[in-house]
Amino acid sequence: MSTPFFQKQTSPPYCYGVIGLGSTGCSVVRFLADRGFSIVAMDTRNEPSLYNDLQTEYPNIPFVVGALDYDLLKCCEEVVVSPGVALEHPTLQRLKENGTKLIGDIELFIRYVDAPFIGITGTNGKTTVTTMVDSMLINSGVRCFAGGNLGIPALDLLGKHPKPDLYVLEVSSFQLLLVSSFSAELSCVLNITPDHLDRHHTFEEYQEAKLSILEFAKTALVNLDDRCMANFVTSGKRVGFFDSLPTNDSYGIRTENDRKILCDHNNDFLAVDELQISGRHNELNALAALAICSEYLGVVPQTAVEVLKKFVGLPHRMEKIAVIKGVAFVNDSKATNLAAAEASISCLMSTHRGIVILGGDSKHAQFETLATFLSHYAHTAILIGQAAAKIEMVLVDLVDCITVYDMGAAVTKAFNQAKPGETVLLAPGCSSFDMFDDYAHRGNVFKEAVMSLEAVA
Ligand code: UMA
Repeated sequence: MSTPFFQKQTSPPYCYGVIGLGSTGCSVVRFLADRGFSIVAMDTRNEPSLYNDLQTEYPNIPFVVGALDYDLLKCCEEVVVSPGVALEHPTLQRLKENGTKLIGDIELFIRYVDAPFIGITGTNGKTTVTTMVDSMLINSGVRCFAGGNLGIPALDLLGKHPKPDLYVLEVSSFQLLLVSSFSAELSCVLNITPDHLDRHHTFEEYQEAKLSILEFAKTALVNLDDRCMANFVTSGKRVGFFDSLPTNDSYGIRTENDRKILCDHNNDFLAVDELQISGRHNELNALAALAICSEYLGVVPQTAVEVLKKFVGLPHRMEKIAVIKGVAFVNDSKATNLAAAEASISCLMSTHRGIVILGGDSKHAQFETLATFLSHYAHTAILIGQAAAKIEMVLVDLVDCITVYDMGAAVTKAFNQAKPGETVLLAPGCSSFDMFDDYAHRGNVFKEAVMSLEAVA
C-alpha cells in the first residue's frame, strides 16, 4: 500500500476518511489512529451510539456527525466506508466522481494481515459455518481467530501477540463490494438466494459481489447444488460440496441403510443423525465446515468431528425457547430473508401446520413464492413491521393473517391461535431495523415475551 502522506494530522487534508461510527467504523478509527495515520471520521446520525466513548479515547481526531462533509472527505487519500452505508449516498457518489478511492475494513485487513486467512460468505449459514470451522480448528490445535460480519470487526483481530496461525472471516456482500482482491487461503460461498436487494438493486449484482470472494483465493469452495455457482472466476483450485455422492474434488452425502453420511471420495466423516442441529441446510453447513477443515489441514481430525457432533447451534437460529401448554415456541430471528425463513419453516413444521411470525423490513423482497409454500406448513401468519401489509396481500387467501404492532402482541395472538402440539415460529423473512436494533434484539424481545407468557399461562 502507499505510505501515508500525513501523520498525526489534526487539520485537513487527512490521510483517511472513515464513514460510519458503528462497530466497524470504531475498529477502523482505532486501527488507523494507533498506527499514526491522520483521520477524519463521520456519521450521518447526530448521535451514533459509540461516538462518545470514541471521542473521549481520541480527543485529537475531528469527528463530524449529522451529515457527511464532502469538502473534508475529498482531500483524503482514501475513504473507509462501513458496510451499512449505501454506496449510492450522494456524497460517496461525488467522491467516486472526484477519483477518491473508497475501501472497506476488509481491504485494510488484507493489506495488514500477518497470517493466512479463510473467507466464508453466503446468503445464509455463514455465521454458523464460521463458528463451526473456528471451533473445529482450535480443537485440532490450530491457533485460530474468527471475526468479520459475525460481530468482531476484522481489524480488531489484528495486532495480537502471539499472532494466530489462521484467521477465519465471515464476510458479507456489503464488505465484498469494497475489497479489491480477496487473496484468501480458501474462500467459500455457501449459497446465494435473493437478499439485500434494496442495496444491490438486482440479484445479479448481489451474486457478483458474493462470487468475487472466489477470484483470488488459493482454493475456491462452492455449493455445487446452487445454480448461481455454475459459473465463477477463480485463479485457485476448484472444490465443491453438495447433497450427492462425492467425486475426487468434492465433498458430499451418501446413504447407507437409510443413514445419511457426510463424506468425501475416500472417507466418511459422520452420520447426519449424529448432529445436534437439524434441517437439510444444517447438513450442508456441517459438510461445508468439514470441507474447509479438510482443505486447510489435509485431513479432518477426529477432534474436529467430535466438535461438530456437539455443536448445538447459535442463539436466534431455530432456537427452542419453551413449550407452554403443549405449544412450542422457536426463535429464528436470524431468518432475515425468505430462503432462511423457508428453511426453518419446512424443518420445524413438516409434521404439524403451525403459526409463523413474519415481517419487518422486506429489503425489496417479493413474497409471492413464500405464499404457496407457507400454506403447506402454517395455518396462521402473525404479521409485524413495515412489510406487514405487503405480506398480507399475498397471503390473505391462503392462511389466516393477523397484523399486530409489537412483539408482545404477536406472541400472545400466536398462543391464542395455537393448539397443543403445534409450533409458534418467529421466522420473519425480513430484517429487523424497522422495529429493533438488530436481529438479536428482536430475538431477545421475542424470548422475553414468551417467558412472560409462560409466567402467567
Ligand atoms: N451510518 C451512516 N450513514 C448511513 C448508514 C449508516 O452514517 O447511511 C452509520 C450509522 O449511523 C451507524 C454506523 O453507520 O453509526 C453503523 O455502521 P454499519 O451499519 O456498517 O454497522 P456496524 O455496526 O459497523 O456493523 C457492521 C455490520 N453491519 C452491517 O453490515 C449492516 C455487522 O453485520 C457486522 O457484525 C459488523 O460490521 C462487524 O463486521 C450485521 C449485519 O446485519 C450483523 N450484517 C448483514 C447480514 O448479516 O445480513 C450484512
